[in-house]
Amino acid sequence: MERYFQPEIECAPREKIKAIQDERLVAQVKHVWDNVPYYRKKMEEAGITPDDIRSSDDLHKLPFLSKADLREAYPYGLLGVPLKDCVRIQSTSGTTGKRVVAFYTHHDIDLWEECCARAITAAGGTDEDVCQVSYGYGLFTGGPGLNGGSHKVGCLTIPTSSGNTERQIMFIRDLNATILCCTPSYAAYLGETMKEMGLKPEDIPLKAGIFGAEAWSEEMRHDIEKTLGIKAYDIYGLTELSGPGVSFECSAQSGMHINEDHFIAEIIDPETGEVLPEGTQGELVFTSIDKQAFPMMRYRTRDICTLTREKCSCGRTHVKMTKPKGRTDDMLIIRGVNVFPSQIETVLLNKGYPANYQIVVDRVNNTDTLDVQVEMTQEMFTDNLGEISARQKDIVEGLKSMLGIKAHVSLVAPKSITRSEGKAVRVIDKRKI
Ligand code: DLL
Repeated sequence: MERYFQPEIECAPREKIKAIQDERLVAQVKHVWDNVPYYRKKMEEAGITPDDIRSSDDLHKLPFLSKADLREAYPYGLLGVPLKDCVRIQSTSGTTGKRVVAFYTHHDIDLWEECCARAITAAGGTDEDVCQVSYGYGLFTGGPGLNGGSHKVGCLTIPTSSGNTERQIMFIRDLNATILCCTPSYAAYLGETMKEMGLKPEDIPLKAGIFGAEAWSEEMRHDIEKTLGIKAYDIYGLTELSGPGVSFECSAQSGMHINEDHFIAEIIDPETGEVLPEGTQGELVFTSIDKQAFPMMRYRTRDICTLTREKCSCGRTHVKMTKPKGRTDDMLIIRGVNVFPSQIETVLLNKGYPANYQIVVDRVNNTDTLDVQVEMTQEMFTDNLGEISARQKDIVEGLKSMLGIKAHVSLVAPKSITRSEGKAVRVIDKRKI
């Protein structure tokens, strides 16, 4: 029984982890100074050189990188190696503006897949398991990341990608899938479909699920565990750093261990940028310490959580992060898909509607719902129901092609949406997460 557990690293004493981080950070800083002019300039502006970074204790001296930097440097501005040494790109799922495009060398892919292999192992996976990967494959990192991790562990991998729910259930049953990887909302949907098909948890061979890419509550975890008859483990990550597997849950199911031999985590005050002490909630910031193609120095994730070094019952010593509470920005994750309010605005304005709209997001039966209320102009205003329903259908189609997901659209009377004197509040997120 092959396992991908690396106790010499994952359970190393704190001093050993720090020694690894110190050495790798110094090398990574030199790497970006020599190879990433964009970041070198930032360092120069901050008045520091690689000589100022002698260990991870000096990390706070480095300037932050933000999503805005990534947009500005798009597409090649943050590359740390010649393009010909890159073998892959992945990208975030935003469909307008500048997406984040992350680059990988062979080494970077290996590192990423190793992180995912650790996550699968922590969820009890071995080479005896059959792992169904129902995250999307393609530019999104979910499918490719867990697929690679599953191979490393030696699981029989079923790359179903997402969608075609009844077929997913058929494969789980026919091919004896024991581990399911997908977004928590999709896991809930699979559970719901299973019920509709008259199947009980004992009718399927699954024993564990590795669910992430979006925020999900403990209540949702319990529901999924009950409906599918499994243990549900959280997994976190982001494209900028590699993808899934930056951190993952172990048998304790109480926070996610961050792979500290590859990433250094900090929590900062999102307003001031000040580094906060352990146990304080704030914005999560990551520094990659052994990436080649797309090194990230003090990257501001905008995810809000806390870190803890309390002893974990699983024996791993890597720092744990709590489930991210939400993001500091306005991006919504709906049914596993990233949605920016500006994308919705683009569709509406292109169709001649005014910028008076409201987005209501909720979670009904563990599935996200997206309700877009659109104000008609006086000229459009009518009580002809046929005309209204044709207009609504037209917007639904426009949103579907922009976002890739279905929204519910209601047309409301002119002037019925509250005007704002400051920043407009476009989004009402009713999900209790
Ligand atoms: O969502 C990578 C991933 C794929 C993680 C599959 C886990 C499983 P992005 O599309 O770049 O990458 O989105 C990253 O998603 O900054 C968080 O806001 C959110 N996120 C990811 N995992 C979790 C989680 C992938 N477990 C952004 N809980 C991150 C809450 C999560 N939010």
